[in-house]
Amino acid sequence: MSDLDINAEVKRASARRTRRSFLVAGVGAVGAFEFYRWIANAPQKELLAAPLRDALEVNAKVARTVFDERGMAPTYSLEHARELRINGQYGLKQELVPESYRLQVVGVDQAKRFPQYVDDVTAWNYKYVKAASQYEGHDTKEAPKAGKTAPAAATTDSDAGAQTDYSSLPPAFQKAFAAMQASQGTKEPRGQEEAGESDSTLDANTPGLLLKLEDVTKLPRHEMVTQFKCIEGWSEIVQWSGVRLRDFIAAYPPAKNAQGKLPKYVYMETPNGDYYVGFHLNECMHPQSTLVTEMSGKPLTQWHGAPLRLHMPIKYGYKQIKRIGLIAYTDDKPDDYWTKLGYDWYAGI
Ligand SMILES: Nc1nc2c(c(=O)[nH]1)N[C@H]1C(S)=C(S)[C@@H](COP(=O)(O)O)O[C@H]1N2
Ligand SMILES: [Mo]
Repeated sequence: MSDLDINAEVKRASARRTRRSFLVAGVGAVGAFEFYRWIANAPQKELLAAPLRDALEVNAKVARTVFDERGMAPTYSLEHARELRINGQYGLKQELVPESYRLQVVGVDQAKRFPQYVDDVTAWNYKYVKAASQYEGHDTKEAPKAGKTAPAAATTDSDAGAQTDYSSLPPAFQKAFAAMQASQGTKEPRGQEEAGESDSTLDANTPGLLLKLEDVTKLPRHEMVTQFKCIEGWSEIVQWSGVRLRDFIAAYPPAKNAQGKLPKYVYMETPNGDYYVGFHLNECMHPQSTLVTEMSGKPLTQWHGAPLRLHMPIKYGYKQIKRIGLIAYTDDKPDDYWTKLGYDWYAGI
């Protein structure tokens, strides 16, 4: 499928949603007290009262009506760009061994035609430089300085894969433990941060592509200077380099679903699924949505999400996932780390 085909298809889908949005926005006018009571007594939906969550969803529809494909975030001249602080370390606490990096891509049209096709992307084993975590928690406060990496220790597959010595046990136990270990494999456990495991976790035996970083960086280079906004109330103007997400989607296009339509959503997660985000496909087709390999003209550091992070100036920072390990096209609304903790799924600016 060519870039143009995808654009036309996404635009058609957006137009359908746009007409529906006006209908949704047209429903209104409930007395203030009734409204309050209704919210106070309403069941919870993803940790928010359902009507509030629904209101966020209506806002999202209206925002899409206004901004879809047209709204561009402002760009700045390079002299205004600053170093981005480090904020948020979920899924980054262990340093990834660069050679073990692969980008899993799932839901690609005729995936078998690509040399990077594998029968099960979930079987890929990321390797880590074993090191003590440098700081805990999410916020900037105790973050190490940009560029500082954890002290290197031995490179191992994972703790889970380390062979425990059971030789002092009776043979029957040794056998049982060996079998248990073999069945667990050498994979890191998933969903180790506060929000827990993603509901969008792939099933074992999910076919797809295992791309190397070069398969991404060979696409046309894209640079821009835009503002990064965190919902905590700070922002920074930053120079980004990488490739447009829409060029990536054109190169590795989504398969159409049974109804002959493009999938609605795109899901991304860090290796081993500790941090995860979801988008509408059309947000990923926005010309400023960027797969970033360099910030401030330098390769990404671990804490900024090496080797590949997302910058989407139309979204708050918490959607801009660092260290992307999976990009999956899907018709199911993807799970999202901060939505699990009560934040808005849409997170538009
Ligand atoms: N993997 C991962 N990506 C993440 C986060 C995180 O904790 N882990 N935090 C998000 C939030 S809330 C912000 S504000 C930005 C911070 O990016 P920075 O550390 O490069 O400033 O990353 C976003 N992406
Ligand atoms: Mo953030």
